Amino acid sequence: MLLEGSIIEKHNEQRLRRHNLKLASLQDEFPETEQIIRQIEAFQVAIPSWALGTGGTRFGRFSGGGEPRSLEEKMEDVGLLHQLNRASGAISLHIPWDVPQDPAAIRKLAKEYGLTFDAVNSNTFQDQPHQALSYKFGSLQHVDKAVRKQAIDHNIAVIKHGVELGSKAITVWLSDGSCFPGQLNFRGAFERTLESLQEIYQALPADWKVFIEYKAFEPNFYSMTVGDWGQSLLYASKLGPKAYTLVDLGHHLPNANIEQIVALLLMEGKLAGFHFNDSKYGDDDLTVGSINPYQLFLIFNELVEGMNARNMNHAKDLGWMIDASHNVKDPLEDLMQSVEAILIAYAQALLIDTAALKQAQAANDVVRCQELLQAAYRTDLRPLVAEARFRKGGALEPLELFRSEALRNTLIKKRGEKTVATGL
Ligand code: LRH
Ligand code: MN
Ligand code: MN
Repeated sequence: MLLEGSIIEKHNEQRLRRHNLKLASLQDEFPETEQIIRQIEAFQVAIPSWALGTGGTRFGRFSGGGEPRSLEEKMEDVGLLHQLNRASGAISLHIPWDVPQDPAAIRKLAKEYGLTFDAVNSNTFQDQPHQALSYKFGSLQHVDKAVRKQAIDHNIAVIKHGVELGSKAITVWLSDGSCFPGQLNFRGAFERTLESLQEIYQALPADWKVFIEYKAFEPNFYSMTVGDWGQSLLYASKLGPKAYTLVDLGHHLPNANIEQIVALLLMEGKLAGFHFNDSKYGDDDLTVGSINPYQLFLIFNELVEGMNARNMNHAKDLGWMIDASHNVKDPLEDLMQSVEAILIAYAQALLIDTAALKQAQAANDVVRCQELLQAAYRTDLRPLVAEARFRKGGALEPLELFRSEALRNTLIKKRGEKTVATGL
């Protein structure tokens, strides 16, 4: 449902004077604004196909209406997001929720919307209707070789779907683990999982990567076979150079120092990228930056510092993905907020006076270190993010435009009130 360009132009015209005033004030204060704007312009965040409908909880689900009913409609939603913010130019698919029936047509559609395909995700945490064997007691770790083979074959099939669409990575998240002490031999589970992953690794095309996503708990509540970054890194190291550790912000135990994890994975050249979200209690999958934006900023501080130290391309060398769902918000509005929060945190991290911070660290001047970080964090850089968007043809205020044009109503009219998106 791409918008007519004139709608965005008109929206921008009405806001340009105020925007320019705010921008000028930042330009006046910080000589590095131009550089930051250019880096934001280059930054893209992939949208998960499963976040475009209302996620619900196990207690219920309340559709907001107009949800995408097919892969094509999910792409239409992401195309619209990208048109508004110019920073959502990629979609991450989950198989079998999003099996592309006609890959050539899907590729053509993606081109029309200006989208690329980010990492593809496999799913061995649910049983599918016509599946021969159950994953109730795990998939790649399963004690029965036949179940492991079924899960391996599924992952290889997902890679094939990804190849047809131009993806370059597969994300493997396993719900494997155990719910009670004694249920599982930990070493046996690890070894079987590694063996299974090795078979999947063998099927990777030369220019592909495999991302191993860890999670501390849920749906298994006693042990998870890929439960933390240590286990994920162990698998990734044993697998080889195409294997990396994926950090989903919601997959840690409370108060984990995620920024430190990120710094060390980056140092080891084993950081795959992110599933961004926010949480207060567990894997809440809340809007990025809605609970703890300071943590997000501290993560970006480590990213910018570490990527610069390794001469990495900020926009291209890691996988930037959102993994947030929503029970009460409009999914598209929620995603706009998430992308915005990521770009703000990135911009603020770019503003940190790194030379001064290094000096203060060397002098053990703890107070100055904090002042330097928080000086950047407390600067309102939203005008820089808006400027980057504006220069790329996006809307100065995407959320406001989405509402003033009543775009959800348009989607409801087109797709219906009682829609259920495939996926979570
Ligand atoms: C697991 C997870 C993983 C899945 C997605 C649906 O909690 O974060 O990334 O693929 O949710
Ligand atoms: Mn995730
Ligand atoms: Mn999760």
